[in-house]
Amino acid sequence: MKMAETDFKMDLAQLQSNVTLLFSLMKIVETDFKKNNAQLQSNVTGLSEKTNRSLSELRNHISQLKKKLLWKCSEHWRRFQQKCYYFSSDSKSWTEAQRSCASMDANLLVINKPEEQGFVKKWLQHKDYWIGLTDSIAEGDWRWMDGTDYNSSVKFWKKGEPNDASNEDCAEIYGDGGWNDQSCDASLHWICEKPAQFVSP
Ligand code: MMA
Ligand code: CA
Repeated sequence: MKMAETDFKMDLAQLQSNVTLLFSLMKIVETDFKKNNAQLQSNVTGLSEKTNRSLSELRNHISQLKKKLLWKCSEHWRRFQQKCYYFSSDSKSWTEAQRSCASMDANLLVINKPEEQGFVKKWLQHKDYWIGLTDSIAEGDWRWMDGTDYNSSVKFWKKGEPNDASNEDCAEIYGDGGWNDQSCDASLHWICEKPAQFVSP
């Protein structure tokens, strides 16, 4: 064998053994990485479960504390739980009524639960009031003023309503508590709603 050829063969053998070594090192690193990754993943899952638990405990705690606070409303407003309600004595169109509520940092009434409907009903005194519910964007697509989902929330329409009798895109609550769709231009009383203020006990 010539000298150059011998050298070449030795270099090749060296190279092959280095490549083999490199591959086994890569295998070790890969295995290690996979193991660490799995561990990390399970740590993250554990942590997020813990965080969710503490969050829900915290929310509970806050709602308990909130109940202990004293809630109050301005003069001429009535309080129910943590909200204040204004029953107007004059009458306006739906849009003017909403404007009037806005000028008092409030919105037209949004009814979220049966207890709230019950509270409101007690104070109607046989008058009809606008509430914050309209389908003026698209006929039949009722929307609450504050974005509350209409389809999944309670409804108290009077039997046969809403009937869009003559282009009726705004909702009123009758003196007996039943709801009716009415022409937005009609002149009615209205009910505004806003959060109550708290005073620490
Ligand atoms: C009727 C009835 C309602 C309609 C009003 C309009 C008194 O009730 O048809 O659906 O909205 O009239 O004033
Ligand atoms: Ca109607």
